[in-house]
Amino acid sequence: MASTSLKGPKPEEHDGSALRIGVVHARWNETIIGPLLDGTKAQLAKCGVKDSNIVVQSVPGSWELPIAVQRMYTASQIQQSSSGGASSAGDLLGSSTTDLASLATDAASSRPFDAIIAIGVLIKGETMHFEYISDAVSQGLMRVGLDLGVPVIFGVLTVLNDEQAKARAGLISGSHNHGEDWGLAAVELGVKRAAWA
Ligand code: DLZ
Repeated sequence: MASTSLKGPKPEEHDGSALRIGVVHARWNETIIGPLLDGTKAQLAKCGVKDSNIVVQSVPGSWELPIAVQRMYTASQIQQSSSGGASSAGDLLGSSTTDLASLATDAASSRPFDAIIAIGVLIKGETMHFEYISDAVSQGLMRVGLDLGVPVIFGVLTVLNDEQAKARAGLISGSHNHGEDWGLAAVELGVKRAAWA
């Protein structure tokens, strides 16, 4: 179970063993991204999500997260309708991080994603990049989730400096890894979305 804090939601326990979860992360600020991704995957595993049902992709920066989420979800729908064919998000995005063999062999893996987690770290610099990217990515991820009807978990840190980023990735003594919260949120939304259908 993820640790609680004054700010976070009261955690709910859900069984993620039947879920298929997509994760896409930016590669900018990789020393922060790595621990966040680890925290996310650890929490998914704690909730029972099978390793073969977790598909991880990467993109260069946070700006690319919305299109990646959109293509990953659409590809997972195509994959289902072609009943386990070779088409996959990995093919579309050209990443080597997807385990294509497990996608083809695990029956549960031929379903569209139940939730997708988008992970990025935006650190304010001297120019206006931070403001433009933060705003566009937030709006883009919300839009893609609503347009496709799939829960998109907002795993994007928008911080003012490196210390703030480290403190949210569990890299400072006593700090909390927000990736754990994102894993938990994906499982809760994946389960509830099925109930809302
Ligand atoms: C260009 C840029 C800058 C300045 N800062 C960040 C950042 O802090 N975090 C991040 O994820 N990406 C950054 N990028 C890269 C953009 O998101 C994007 O990848 C490029 O502009 C190419 O479209």
